[in-house]
Amino acid sequence: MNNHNLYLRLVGDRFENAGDQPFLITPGRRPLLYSELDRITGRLAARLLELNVEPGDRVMVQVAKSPESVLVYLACLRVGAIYIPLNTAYTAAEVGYFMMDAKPQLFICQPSERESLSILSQECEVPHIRTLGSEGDGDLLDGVEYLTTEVEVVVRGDDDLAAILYTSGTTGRSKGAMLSHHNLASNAEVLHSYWHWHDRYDVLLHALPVFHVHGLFVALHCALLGRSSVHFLAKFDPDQIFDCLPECTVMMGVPTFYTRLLSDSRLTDEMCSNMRLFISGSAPLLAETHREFERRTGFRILERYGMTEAGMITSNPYEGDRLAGTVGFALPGVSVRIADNDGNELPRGETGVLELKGPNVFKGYWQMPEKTAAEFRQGGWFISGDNAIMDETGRISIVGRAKDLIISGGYNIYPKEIEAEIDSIPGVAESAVVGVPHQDFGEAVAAIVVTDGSRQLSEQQIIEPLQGRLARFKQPKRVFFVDELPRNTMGKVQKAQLRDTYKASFSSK
Ligand code: MCA
Ligand code: AMP
Repeated sequence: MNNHNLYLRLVGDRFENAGDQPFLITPGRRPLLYSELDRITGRLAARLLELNVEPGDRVMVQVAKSPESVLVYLACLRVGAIYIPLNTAYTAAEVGYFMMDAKPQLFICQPSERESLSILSQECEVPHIRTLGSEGDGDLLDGVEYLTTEVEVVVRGDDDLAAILYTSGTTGRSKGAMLSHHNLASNAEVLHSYWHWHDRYDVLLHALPVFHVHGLFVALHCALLGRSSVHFLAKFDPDQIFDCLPECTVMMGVPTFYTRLLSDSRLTDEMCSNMRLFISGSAPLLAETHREFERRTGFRILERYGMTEAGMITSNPYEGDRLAGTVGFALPGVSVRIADNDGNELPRGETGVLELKGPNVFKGYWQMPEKTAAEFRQGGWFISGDNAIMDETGRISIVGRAKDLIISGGYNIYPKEIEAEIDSIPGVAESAVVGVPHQDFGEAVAAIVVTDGSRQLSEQQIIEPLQGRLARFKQPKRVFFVDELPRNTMGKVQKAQLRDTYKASFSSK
């Protein structure tokens, strides 16, 4: 059987002669070299084996962005383990759910969280917990330099899982999207060629988190396939971005990156003179941002569209028109259609739900066969939940969402999860959570609350109890109190009306 382990495609023996070419360049630290990758992931793989991580076992990771965190991901691929990265903003309560659901063999957390998460991992019967800090500190790496580098790359078939990424669900319960080695490899290959990655020439500016598809797979897989050096920044920090930009050729970001860059006078065409490509995705890029960016820098941002369950789905062309307000064409090998609510394909130009098929589409939700089945049509079409239009040439525009989802600064937030927490606060009768326009984050969370009259509640008394329960980015940035929620004749809360009523809540921010 051929070995389809993604590790072989991304690393394997490809970099034996890479000399001193840097892979990850992190401010204040020695760069991680391409020529070191196979050796160090070998040692880390040996550490995973010591902890009895076997092929198919889950390794759950909630750590700061660092070169070592990327090495752990590659080591997991190498031993055939399933990598599960978690947002560092998640609270212990949220992490507990993921642990119970995925039953990892190993949980890796930040050194500062060890104490609180050890108790949780015992309750969830996780056999091993280790720590990894942002500087490569922590006990995961203790003595790792003495371990063998010669750990074999476990044979994986196309359908074997490489990763599970949790994505919130409309019902409020997060679902683990199962991504196979082939899902990830096929998408990486397509993007590497579609975006004209220049082997050994490109330098990527990487300021995204590495617990989501965008920063972990899209950005890092393209860089590895293209043997590109990467300026690997812990977060979006404008000073660091402008320090690195003159040396870079490609940047990937969420729309907030672009609006923040535009608000900075250091953004000039001269600053971008080495660049060849700016890519945006994860949330809608305003046409106004697209135009303003071109006016300031001469670059037309390339917008693409994707989702956790399928990686990248469409992209504006590299050569040819990159049109503001559109997400371009289905990527090679990916089929996209626009359908009505019953799955009947609609004529070009009509608005419907985007459905897709292809080697990039995931294997289903972890231990949720019914939820998985509900998201697929006969014939294997996956229902994205995004409303879209396709024109005569096949160009797609995302025009809204059929799913009740808020995207804030590129993070997805499902209102149901927040409503459930707010409704459990004493004195609350019911609540509705909506996304309203926000200059920096695109959308921000607003909660509209009806009290039961038993006590007076303030905005702070709604937000305060959510602190330990929900990650900060999910918490409402504004709370409004009303006597009753607007409902239609079926009794359903009119969220569109609420979005309209509160649309100017952040207009001065
Ligand atoms: C931080 N905060 C947020 C967000 N980020 N609130 C709402 N939405 C957010 N995204 C909170 C902080 O907790 C803080 O709260 C306050 O807002 C201000 O934080 P700030 O320092 O300004 O934030 P930041 O650290 O600069 O982060 C903003 C960011 C970051 C750079 C936009 O959120 C980010 O890197 N987003 C990218 C997410 C991403 O990679 N998405 C891809 C998903 P307080 O002050 O009250 O404590 S993959 C995907 O969607 C698909 C597959 C695709 O197509 O790519
Ligand atoms: P997630 O599954 O959390 O990665 O989020 C995927 C969702 O982000 C998609 O279903 C879309 O709603 C949204 N999305 C991603 N890229 C774009 C884009 N370029 N324009 C509009 N929405 C986008």
